[in-house]
Amino acid sequence: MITGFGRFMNHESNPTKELLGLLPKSIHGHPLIKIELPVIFDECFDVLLEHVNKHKPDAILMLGLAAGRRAITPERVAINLKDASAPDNVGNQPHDTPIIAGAPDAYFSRLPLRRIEQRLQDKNIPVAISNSAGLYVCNNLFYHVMHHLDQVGSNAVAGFIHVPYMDEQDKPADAFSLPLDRILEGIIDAIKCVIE
Ligand code: PCA
Repeated sequence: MITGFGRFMNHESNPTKELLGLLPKSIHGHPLIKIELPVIFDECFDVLLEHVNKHKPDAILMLGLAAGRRAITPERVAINLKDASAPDNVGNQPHDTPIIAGAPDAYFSRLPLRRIEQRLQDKNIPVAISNSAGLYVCNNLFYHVMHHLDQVGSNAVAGFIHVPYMDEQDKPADAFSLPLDRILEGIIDAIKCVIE
């Protein structure tokens, strides 16, 4: 199962929504279920959970835009905190608030981070493991998913990858970006690493 987001803040488009449309129906015989989630703190996980309960995926790869990043960045850790620098798509702007009160401080990604890093490096696709998924909707989704899998005792593979701006979108003149087809190639490689 692959998730992406649409527009948010001042970003008129989001490469992760485009990726959902471009990814194939299956990779190495494994069907991909692609889901666009709302950029809303209190809704993104509920929407995803319905699909997870219905399809019981072996792996969940969540994608989001990290404006200004200079590489495809698999995230190492989801933390139990939300602190938004701008409102989400329905105007919520939580500050210094746990995502789930009383739940663990953090969960580590279950993605094969080093394998993904190596695979992308081999193809000269900019890649770097990130130690923070931020404190906005992406980290919020990532945390909810990891906590859910932990609570239900699921051993599904799951994790989050942030991608940079795509060349094909409006962005600050000096901002780093990659061609969308290059980001797509990197994400397909990451999916292959998960399957392997
Ligand atoms: N990136 C934002 C939310 C949606 C997206 O694509 C984030 O990093 O939290």
